[in-house]
Amino acid sequence: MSSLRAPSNYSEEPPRHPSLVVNSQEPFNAEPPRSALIASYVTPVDLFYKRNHGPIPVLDDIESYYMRYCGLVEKPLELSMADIRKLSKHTVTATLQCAGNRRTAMSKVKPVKGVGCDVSAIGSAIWGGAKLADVLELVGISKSTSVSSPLGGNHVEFVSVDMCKEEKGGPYKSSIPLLQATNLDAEVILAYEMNGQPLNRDHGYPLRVIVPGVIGARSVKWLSSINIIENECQGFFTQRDYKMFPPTVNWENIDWSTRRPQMDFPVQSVICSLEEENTVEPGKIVVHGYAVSGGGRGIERVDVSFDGGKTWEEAIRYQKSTEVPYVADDTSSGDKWAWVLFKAEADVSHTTEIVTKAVDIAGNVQPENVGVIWNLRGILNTSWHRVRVEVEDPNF
Ligand SMILES: Nc1nc2c(c(=O)[nH]1)N[C@H]1C(S)=C(S)[C@@H](COP(=O)(O)O)O[C@H]1N2
Ligand SMILES: [Mo]
Repeated sequence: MSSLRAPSNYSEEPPRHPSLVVNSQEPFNAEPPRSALIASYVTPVDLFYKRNHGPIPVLDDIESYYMRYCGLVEKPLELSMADIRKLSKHTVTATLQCAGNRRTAMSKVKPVKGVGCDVSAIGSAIWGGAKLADVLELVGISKSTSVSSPLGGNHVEFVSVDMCKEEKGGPYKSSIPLLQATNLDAEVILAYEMNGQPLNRDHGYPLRVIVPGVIGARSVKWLSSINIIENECQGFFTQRDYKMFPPTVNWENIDWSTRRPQMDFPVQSVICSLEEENTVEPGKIVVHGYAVSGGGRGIERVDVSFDGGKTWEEAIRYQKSTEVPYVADDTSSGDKWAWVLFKAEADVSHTTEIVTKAVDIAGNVQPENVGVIWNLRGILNTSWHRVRVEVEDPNF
């Protein structure tokens, strides 16, 4: 038996940073304050959002950990961490975003089901690990696979060990199409490092999958097995959650089978230097935030309005430093999988609303209002982000 084990209660949770905003204690769901997201391009591990559906698994002995490859493969395989580390190491800077990011704002239109969260269920990290495509080659699935695997596999299922009540106490699992897994350009990795350090327990120690450009739910943590399967994963989190429904669907008329599991996330932008309600003195105001799109689509432009959306100006995009504006070019992977940060400034003399919206390289835009994308699970709130700024009269 692999020594990765799932506690049945919350008595073995890891220590956590005190400035995280806790949205649910058991299971532990938390996000950093907005300001932490723009303090650095790469989000520090301890401030990175945590999204869990059960107690955090424990690995007492890394020597006895292994991961199993099974399902539609000619010979099932067991790989230790040492075996995985022997494969060439790949790093990818990728933004992970929970589909439920900005859910609290959506629930103000009409209540939704799901853990509330502000705008910080998102972060960017440098993930290091083995390419999933290299690992699949060890079980006879080549990178040039163009249809299904030799034994008829079309999906790759990732299975964890954590105990989730949605799975009736079973482990979290999900799948991605096999062709995405074998495509080197998709950069799907089995990560054992986050920002140059071994993954910590909250983020999937010892091994997790990272599927860049796709909602966080597919990046399964604490891997125990990878199955090659014919059809997509039948688990709760693939079939009965993380699907986008139209506003007319409610808990009485929902038919889960009518919708595909959400994969890519849509274009998003958020102001992080201000809260929802702010009071400032008249004068220059500088706003900073993040913008990101899914599916490897970089950000083409970020627009900011200082008058509630009547007029707009283009923000300066940057990565490492505000002093070096970001210029996209064909040769760098730049913002392919990761966010850009942005900055815009203006003089404000009276109470107003500051608004942001981004455009990705496919020309996709964010919807103006959250009402038109309201859905009962409260996912994918990518509406224009608005913050209110009350300007104080300095003579009072
Ligand atoms: N095993 C397991 N993997 C999981 C989850 C989980 O609860 N269990 N949550 C998923 C969801 S919904 C998200 S958004 C990301 C969050 O990753 P993080 O906690 O490292 O930020 O992990 C995904 N992988
Ligand atoms: Mo998520």
